[in-house]
Amino acid sequence: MAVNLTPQYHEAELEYKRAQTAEERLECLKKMWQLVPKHKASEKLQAELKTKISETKEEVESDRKNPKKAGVSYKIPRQGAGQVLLLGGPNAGKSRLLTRLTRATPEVAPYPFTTREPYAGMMEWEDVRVQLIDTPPITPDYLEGWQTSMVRSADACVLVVDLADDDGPFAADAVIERLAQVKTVLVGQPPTENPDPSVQHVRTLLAANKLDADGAADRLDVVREMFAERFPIHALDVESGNAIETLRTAIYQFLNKIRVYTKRPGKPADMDSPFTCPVGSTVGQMAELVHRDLAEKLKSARIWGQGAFDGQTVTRDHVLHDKDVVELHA
Ligand SMILES: Nc1nc2c(ncn2[C@@H]2O[C@H](COP(=O)(O)OP(=O)(O)OP(=O)(O)O)[C@@H](O)[C@H]2O)c(=O)[nH]1
Ligand SMILES: [Mg+2]
Repeated sequence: MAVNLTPQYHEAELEYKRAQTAEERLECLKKMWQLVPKHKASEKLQAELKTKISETKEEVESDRKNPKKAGVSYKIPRQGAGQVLLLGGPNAGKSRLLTRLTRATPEVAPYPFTTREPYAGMMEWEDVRVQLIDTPPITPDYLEGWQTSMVRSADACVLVVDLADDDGPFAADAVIERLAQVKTVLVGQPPTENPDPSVQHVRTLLAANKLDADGAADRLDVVREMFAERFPIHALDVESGNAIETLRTAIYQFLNKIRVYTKRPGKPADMDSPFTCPVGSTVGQMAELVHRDLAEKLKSARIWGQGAFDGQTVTRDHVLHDKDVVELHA
């Protein structure tokens, strides 16, 4: 018998996976518990939730009693159309990439382990902005708890591969392996079904960097052989900026978002700051981004753009397209 979970349950589950602290996870689990249908078919799920709630409660308690044990923790609030992490082995060019795509100025140096803390910047793409976060390198021996949490809660990752070093492709593979050990799986396209809810799939594209280096073309062949089936691959040379704009576009497009502009009745549309929503979003879901109250009171909307004739009145279930202009009527 199917459990028939509601969209609200799935939403709470998504929030759970994105939670960065035990306390946040506990809040989400409680919400999931309220939302799970209480019948025979869901008994197994109910039992799993109960176990997780009690384990997480213990975790919250022990963090409270031993605040030092929790170690450093970084939490960077999401901004813009999405949060994208720059990951990779040591010296791959992650920090240099951040300086190229944003106005941020993290330290760039010709030796490994330069970056020790996350560093955020905003990447502009047309009229939207994406949050990029530079992170310390991940190796078989070096991965901190906060890094894992950040990867799990990111909207996407860019795995930077060093084409100037024979070891570059293998260092990237080590990053993938190390994260997989903590149930964090980097993939080009997440599977539609996930039988183990403790495993988090994170959409990732590969940036094969330092294409200008001697022997880079041969190493790029190795990278393609090792990873082309799993990830989209973008080869570039961050130092000179070669192919950097292609990567900028690829990062935004990888988020699978559409832009929607709002307008008030009788006024021109606000074409400066679009809302960004997942592809396939409806008018109702977009209204949630504007204001929860508005979403609840929404009666209809008028749309200008693709998928409707200009000014057409539609219901909350109407599916939006990129660059639609929407007038919400409560
Ligand atoms: N030749 C060449 N060198 C590059 C390129 N991109 C970055 N570098 C150099 O590679 C070195 C490492 O760059 P970083 O950006 O500090 O590397 P990182 O991945 O942040 O390194 P960690 O923080 O130590 O993990 C620096 O000396 C950069 O100038 C490139 O496209 N070509
Ligand atoms: Mg760095």
